[in-house]
Amino acid sequence: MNAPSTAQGTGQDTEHQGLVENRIFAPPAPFAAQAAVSGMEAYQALCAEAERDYEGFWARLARENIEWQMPFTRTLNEDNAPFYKWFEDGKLNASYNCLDRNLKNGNADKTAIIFEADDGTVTNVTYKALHEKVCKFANGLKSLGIKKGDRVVIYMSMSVEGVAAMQACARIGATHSVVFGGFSAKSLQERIIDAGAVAVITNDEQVRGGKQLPLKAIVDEALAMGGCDTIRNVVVYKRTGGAINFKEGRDIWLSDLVDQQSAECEPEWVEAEHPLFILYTSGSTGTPKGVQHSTGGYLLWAALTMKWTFDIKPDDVYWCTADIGWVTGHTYITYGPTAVGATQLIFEGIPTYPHAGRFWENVAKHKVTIFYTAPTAIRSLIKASDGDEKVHPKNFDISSLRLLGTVGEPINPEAWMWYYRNVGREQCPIVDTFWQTETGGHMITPLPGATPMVPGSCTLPLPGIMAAIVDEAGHDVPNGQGGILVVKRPWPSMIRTIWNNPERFKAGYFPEEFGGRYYLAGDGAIRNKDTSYFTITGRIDDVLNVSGHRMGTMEIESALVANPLVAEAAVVGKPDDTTGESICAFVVLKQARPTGEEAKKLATELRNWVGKEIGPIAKPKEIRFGDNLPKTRSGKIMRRLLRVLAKGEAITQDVSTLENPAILEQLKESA
Ligand code: 6R9
Repeated sequence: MNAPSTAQGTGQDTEHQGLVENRIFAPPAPFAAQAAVSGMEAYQALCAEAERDYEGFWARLARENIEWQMPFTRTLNEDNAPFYKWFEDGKLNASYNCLDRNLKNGNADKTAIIFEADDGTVTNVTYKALHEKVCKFANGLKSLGIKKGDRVVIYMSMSVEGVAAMQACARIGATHSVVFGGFSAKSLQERIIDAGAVAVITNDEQVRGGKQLPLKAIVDEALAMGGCDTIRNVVVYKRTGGAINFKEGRDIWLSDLVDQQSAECEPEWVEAEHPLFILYTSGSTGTPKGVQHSTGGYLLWAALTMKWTFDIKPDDVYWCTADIGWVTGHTYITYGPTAVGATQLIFEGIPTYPHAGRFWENVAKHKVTIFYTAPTAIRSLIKASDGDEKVHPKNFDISSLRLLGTVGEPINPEAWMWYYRNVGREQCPIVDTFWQTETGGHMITPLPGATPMVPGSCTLPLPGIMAAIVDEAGHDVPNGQGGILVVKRPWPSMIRTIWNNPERFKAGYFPEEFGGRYYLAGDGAIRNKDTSYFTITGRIDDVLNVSGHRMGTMEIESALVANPLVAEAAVVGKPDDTTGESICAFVVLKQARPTGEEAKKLATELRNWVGKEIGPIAKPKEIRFGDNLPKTRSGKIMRRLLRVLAKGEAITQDVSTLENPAILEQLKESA
């Protein structure tokens, strides 16, 4: 594990972020007055309750927020730490909690989903209609022989059907594994194999930014690569009607599968620890890891944080712009909003089509009250409105907004201020929510009616989250001193294991150096001397964050060296004004080092290759060719030097351990 001093960071100036930033914004009084958690005393009271009786605290919340078919009697089982179990003898069903519960609570005719298609077409789906859709879908999956414990891969676009597919799996106790629609056939194939999935649910095509893009064809390609012998069926949702190949006996249209099914489907009651889903994410090795989540603890978190962090109220129109292919789309689209009976907007398209004011146009059109997006989107829309006045939020009636949020990466104070002023009109609190695929939901975030906000800081842990900053020996560091972010006690929505790889789970997240009991987030952080607020300083492992998407440098390197032309590759992150970080690859070819036009041509070829191997999001922005890479005498690539080169800075570090100092000169230029 690297020391935080070697953190790659995300281009953030931590001095400025954590220590010098002294603007502080109290929650607007009208907001605080009506908030679920109103004022810091209320927040502190919850923290105190958790400190006093940790298990009692979570048991109370689990009883209040979840409907159990069989109540639990044991709250937390730590016997086989770090394989913690929560509410283990309780039984429930996630889809029941998200749908049936709303029908019973008088929300049957309430709009669950407002679907805004890429071309602006709007479809409203009530809770009753969503329930019916999910039940039919679930019965259809059952008719294919899919049952509790089976894994189902979902490779779909943003759609009501995508959410319904996830909920339908949950209803019958099948474990879903959603793969983001931007991943390549190869990535999809790897995930299908690792999960041992029995079926894939997909679209014929997806529509984004006015373009029709293939999905089913990529599934075909993935399955044709071999190794996916566990797959029996491919269910296809017809989105565009574009031409696709159909394999008789394997492929089935969603409509043919569900139309004749009953609109009732008795939920499969599962144990609280039953895996609701697996979601693959990047780590510091070449292969993505299947983060496994529970049903009970996870669902509790989804519901609870909708109330705590988003202060969700019956009349809110909530909009999370994430994709269901990422964890944010799982917790804050599919499960959280429905678990609390909210009305949410689901958007099929992209922020810049047909113009870069689309987000604000959508807010105005649907009277969105709570808006949750990524800093990278905010930064790109700032840029767009600098270049074109017409798409500035001031030209849209976005006065319905009452709360704003960000997720996925640090937000730089300037972007925070722009968001606060121009989108929030200085009347909306901003919740800068720090969390991860592994944490299941928010961990460190302001509570909008309680916590005074500081631009660029995710402020304080949620009640009951024992977050701390430690040094390499696992000792607490004082405020003002950077270190490693850990969570000292288990919490209900934490990762349960890595699918098929409990050893990697244990070693990666609960390292022995910390007694095997602290959860290691993989981020560095620092707490402010006066406020104790947390600021995340960036990953301490070899994980990059590009536009809020997690990417392992090793994954990209493996993809590059898989190309027959490449002898060796090293990938580092480089600070980027819009995407936070960008990918810079240093490549040694088997042939002589290319220059000029040839280098440009080969760089394009390799970029596309990575796009094919992993997906377009993993394409390096820059590729630099060298005869070699800077290495120590023992042959280790000196990545810290590559990071400096990528930034275009002069090397001032000690290079005495470097075997081949002359190489640095060569690697200065991009292809
Ligand atoms: C939800 C999600 C997790 C990594 C995480 C950290 C970064 C997320 C952040 C943030 C600073 C925030 N991250 N939220 N950094 N401030 N508010 O993004 O999950 O894709 O697993 O990424 O993202 O580095 O470790 P995931």
